[in-house]
Amino acid sequence: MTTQIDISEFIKPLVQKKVGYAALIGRPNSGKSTFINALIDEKVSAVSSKPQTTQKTIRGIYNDAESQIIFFDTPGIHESKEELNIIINAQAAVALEDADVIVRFIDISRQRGEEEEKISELLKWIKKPVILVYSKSDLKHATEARKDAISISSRNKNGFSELLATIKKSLPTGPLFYDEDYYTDQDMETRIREIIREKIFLNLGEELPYDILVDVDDLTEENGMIKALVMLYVAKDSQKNILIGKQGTVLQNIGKLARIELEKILEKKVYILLRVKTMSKWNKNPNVLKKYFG
Ligand SMILES: Nc1nc2c(ncn2[C@@H]2O[C@H](COP(=O)(O)OP(=O)(O)OP(=O)(O)O)[C@@H](O)[C@H]2O)c(=O)[nH]1
Ligand SMILES: [Mg+2]
Repeated sequence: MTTQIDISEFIKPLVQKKVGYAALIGRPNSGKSTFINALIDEKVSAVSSKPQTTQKTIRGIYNDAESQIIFFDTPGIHESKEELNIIINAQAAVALEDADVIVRFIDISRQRGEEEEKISELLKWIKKPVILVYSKSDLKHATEARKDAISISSRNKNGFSELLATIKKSLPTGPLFYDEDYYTDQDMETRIREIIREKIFLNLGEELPYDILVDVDDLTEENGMIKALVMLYVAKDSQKNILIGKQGTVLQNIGKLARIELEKILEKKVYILLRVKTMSKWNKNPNVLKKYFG
């Protein structure tokens, strides 16, 4: 009698590819999160037209025949002395330390802002290869195109293969860090929080989204259904009514859009209960900031 041996299990540790970390950095709104989502073809990171949508570094994992690239989608670097923003900038700086290669996004659809100076300053201290990317090339014909930059458009997926090939040149060869089925290392709680944050950004005016802290208080899974009790903390009482909206319409809409998207992502039924509460000046409270962003 012959015994069948599955040799793939033995070969797995020997698979060697270009494997490593690439940190995306750029001013807020330059299209970093949109790029990750478009490249991986999954919603990994929240996107909105407002700056500083990303608050914590998110990992998106890209696999192909010759490489595994773990992208750090960092929060946009910007000028501000607010406590929360300082922490957000620090998140991006830490990701740079961990990366093999840095991909710097410059949004060619806008005038260069002061933030670019700040980013250049930060990168001076980090002795790592930096790839310059001009993002949103569909919006403005690459008038600014230079030889040292790669133009990309996440809207029509242009420039991706050139960018990937350039990143791979800076990566070491080695065994895979993640199973190839994974496209993110975020747990379910984080994914729920991020999608709800995105819907908050989409549904509310300019300032308020930054004052809302999303916290998944309770998460259970029963008979294939995910149930999440999610607290939305506002920084002052007067913000409660705006978030809830007339007869609860704004809050309901946020919950509904988040549920629809999460059901698609998680391929399960999802039930979300949103509760609104005031946590006075949470965004200035060092303990709260440490707990949620530390
Ligand atoms: N036309 C066009 N719009 C884009 C492209 N990439 C991103 N955008 C838009 O730019 C806005 C900001 O995109 P994000 O991906 O959230 O930008 P970000 O750099 O992650 O921003 P922060 O998280 O705030 O740092 C959104 O409205 C996107 O739809 C692109 O290639 N073309
Ligand atoms: Mg982002």
